Amino acid sequence: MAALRACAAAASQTPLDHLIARTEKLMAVDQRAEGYGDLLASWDKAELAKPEIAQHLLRIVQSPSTPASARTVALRALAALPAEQRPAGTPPIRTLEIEIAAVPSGMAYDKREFTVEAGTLVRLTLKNPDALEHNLLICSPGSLAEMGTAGDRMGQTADGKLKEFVPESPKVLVVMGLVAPGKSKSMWFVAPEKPATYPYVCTYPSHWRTMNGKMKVIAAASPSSGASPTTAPPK
Ligand SMILES: [Cu+2]
Repeated sequence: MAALRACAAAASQTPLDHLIARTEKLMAVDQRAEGYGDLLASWDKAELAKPEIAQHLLRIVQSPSTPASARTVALRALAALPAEQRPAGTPPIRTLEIEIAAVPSGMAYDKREFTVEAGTLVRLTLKNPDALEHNLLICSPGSLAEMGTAGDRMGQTADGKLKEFVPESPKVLVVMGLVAPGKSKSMWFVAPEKPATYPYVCTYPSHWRTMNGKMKVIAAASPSSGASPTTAPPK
């Protein structure tokens, strides 16, 4: 009977409901989230703004049990709505676009650090004008060397390249896989709530010692202080 009800519920789901349900099942670090995020953020705005849909997105964003990728996808969808169409109780959505490039023949990122307020929706682009492949992982505070050496070890394994030298560790918080020479990639993530310095690093074997930087997360200014919430939908 429960299965029948589940079937009926599934049958009545719209493609948008289905997509939103999928976002809730994403793993904490999941390369597919970017594709879901693009789909959801570009969805018909009138449909996204329906009270039940917008409320559901807000619940995903605010639930402590939501995986990071699903939170990012749902927050992107809310941010794509004009502020007046967001559900009551939606906190100000801050956004930041940041671009980092590999230094040609330099084994380094051109940005050695950037600062972001906790909870900001970030779009990060990695440009690679270098002749080598590079990735970019954002990791737990203090884990730079641990993640870097884990990447080095993956260079000795048959499937390290297949895994884009991304260590399987809960200390890996945000993943941009390998970017080929001459290419660039973008990704979205929500900055951690806990103020601290989070290292970002290329874990392609032997790159990490010089190819790293710091993401400084600072406490979000209180919305009541009049500090500048971003209300414009991101591009
Ligand atoms: Cu690299």
